[in-house]
Amino acid sequence: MTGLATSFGSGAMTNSIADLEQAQTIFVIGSNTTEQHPVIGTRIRKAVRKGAKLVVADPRAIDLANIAAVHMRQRPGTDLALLNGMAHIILKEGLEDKEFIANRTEGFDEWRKVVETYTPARVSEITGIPIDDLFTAARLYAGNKPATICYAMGITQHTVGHNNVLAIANVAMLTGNIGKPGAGIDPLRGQNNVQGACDVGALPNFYPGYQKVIDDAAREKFAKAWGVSLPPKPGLVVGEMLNAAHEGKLKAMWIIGENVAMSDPDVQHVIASLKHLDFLVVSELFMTETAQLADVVLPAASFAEKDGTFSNTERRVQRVRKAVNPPGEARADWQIVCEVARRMSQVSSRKSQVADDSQPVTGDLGPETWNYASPAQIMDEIASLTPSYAGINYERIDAKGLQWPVPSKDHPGTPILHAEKFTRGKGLFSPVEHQEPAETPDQEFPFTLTTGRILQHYHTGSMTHRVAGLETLAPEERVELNPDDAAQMDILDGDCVRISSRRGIVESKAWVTERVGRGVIFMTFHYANALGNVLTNTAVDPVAKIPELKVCAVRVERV
Ligand SMILES: Nc1nc2c(c(=O)[nH]1)N[C@H]1C(S)=C(S)[C@@H](COP(=O)(O)OP(=O)(O)OC[C@H]3O[C@@H](n4cnc5c(=O)[nH]c(N)nc54)[C@H](O)[C@@H]3O)O[C@H]1N2
Ligand SMILES: Nc1nc2c(c(=O)[nH]1)N[C@H]1C(S)=C(S)[C@@H](COP(=O)(O)OP(=O)(O)OC[C@H]3O[C@@H](n4cnc5c(=O)[nH]c(N)nc54)[C@H](O)[C@@H]3O)O[C@H]1N2
Ligand SMILES: [Mo]
Repeated sequence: MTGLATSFGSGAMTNSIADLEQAQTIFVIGSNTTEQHPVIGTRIRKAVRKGAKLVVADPRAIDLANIAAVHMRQRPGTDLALLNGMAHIILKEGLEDKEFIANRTEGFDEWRKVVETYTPARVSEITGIPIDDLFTAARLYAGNKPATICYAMGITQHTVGHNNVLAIANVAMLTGNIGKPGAGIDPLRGQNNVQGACDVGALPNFYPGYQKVIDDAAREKFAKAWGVSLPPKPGLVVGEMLNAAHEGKLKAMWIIGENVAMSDPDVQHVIASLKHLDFLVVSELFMTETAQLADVVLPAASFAEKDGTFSNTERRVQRVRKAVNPPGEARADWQIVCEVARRMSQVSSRKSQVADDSQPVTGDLGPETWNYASPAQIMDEIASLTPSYAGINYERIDAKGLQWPVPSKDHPGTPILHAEKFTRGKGLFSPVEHQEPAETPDQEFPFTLTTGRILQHYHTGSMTHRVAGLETLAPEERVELNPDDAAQMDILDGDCVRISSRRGIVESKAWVTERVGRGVIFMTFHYANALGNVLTNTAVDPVAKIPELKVCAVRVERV
């Protein structure tokens, strides 16, 4: 999920949350903001109350669609055509920002040739969106400026997710809606600290600060700092690890705070893969579906039971403070990692006296290396090796967080990215073409399943199913099904339906609702007994390697 990796450096909001209120137009595409990012959703509502125009593109009539100037209900997986089509109209109407294109970008002419083929008629045919709505959206985004784009998983969880993100960058550059207050591209990050985890290199292809594993200079810098030799090739992503486990090529796995036995696509394959491992360790707060498959479970402390930092979706690195003691033997994750590493380095230094094992990571990482006194000391190490975090320490972020890049100890932080130039210098227009999802409806599986979340639950529910109030509000799965489709199959609201895909079968209650269009159904992955991920497809985007969780083909039957 490296988002805007190509032109813009890394996947992060270019602007700040509060900045949304300065936008004249807000374009929300593939984000159910009021349910999944309620704080930002509230900002959007406030901006609209103050007169901003809202454009929503979502296959479902999400809450924000009710206050939108236009809601485009596209067929799932057709965002690229939609965005190219908007660009086409913007050019036809002369609404592009010629000065920005000339001074700040390159590759415009070649790209233009591609979008010229995305006529309103063709785009309407591909997406199912009425031509008039395409015009309204394009005119607002390009004409009523500054305009911001917010996007989330509706854009990225596709086999064309990476190209979708490029298409967003293209329309932002075309209209000069970048690098200024109230403009920008805002990928709304998901988990609490997913931004921070990516920033510090919890990705197989990056060291901290998006320094590339394949870059010799970066690798040598870290090798020197840590006193080890480091592998020159990127590691595997989750899906690749699970496949390797299934094939017996990966023998052991340590999962820290993920419940993949429910959250990954085609979970029956996931569970089979985990069972193939010789050894599985899980660090968890609770005995999740994944932890139950583990040989060893290491009890971890939750956010309220430890000190540290979270980097939020607007790149703000902020402190979190221990409020209560962890229960029992639970410890902070950094302590667990250091304890295990200390023991592993004792074993491997003893081993290296006996035989010369060519391990992927070798060196004198002795037990003393893992003796951090506190998370503050770890942050100092991060700052010493990560240019965008160089100016951050616990003292500076004590009262209020700082937004990276913070290149030096006297730098105030960076609320808006790309104000003068892009990470790569000039912004590059990338020609990208519509491509159908990996699996499209056919006679056997005539519906499109798209998946996501609801307000009341968090992912696999290992935390939220423990909250009685939330369970009262949202006790069970309810598959969203269009009234016309329901009528055709004699399905009434609340009936039990059977949904099958090429991967598996689940049964669930139906919610007959206009929220979804004809031929589309929506499920979550919050409930173990009616789990969307039994059905989902493992096909991935070739660049970002994110699975196509937003589109697969299914059959729906009354039980
Ligand atoms: N309450 C709650 N909040 C959460 C989470 C949670 O589990 N519960 N999870 C957090 C995490 S980790 C994340 S990543 C975010 C996710 O936040 P979002 O991405 O906003 O949530 P989703 O429900 O996955 O999907 C968003 C929207 O994409 C739409 N969509 C489906 N298919 C398509 C398509 O082809 N194109 C477009 N444009 N849209 C499509 C869906 O209809 C849905 O409204 O939420 C975070 N916040
Ligand atoms: N069908 C479908 N599947 C999806 C998605 C979708 O839209 N559709 N979205 C995908 C996305 S964007 C995401 S982010 C994933 C989420 O997938 P997961 O991350 O696997 O889901 P969670 O239920 O959030 O699991 C996190 C676990 O971490 C534990 N935990 C919480 N805090 C801590 C801590 O401090 N330390 C440790 N060690 N553990 C902790 C919790 O108890 C919980 O069990 O799901 C993905 N799967
Ligand atoms: Mo996420």
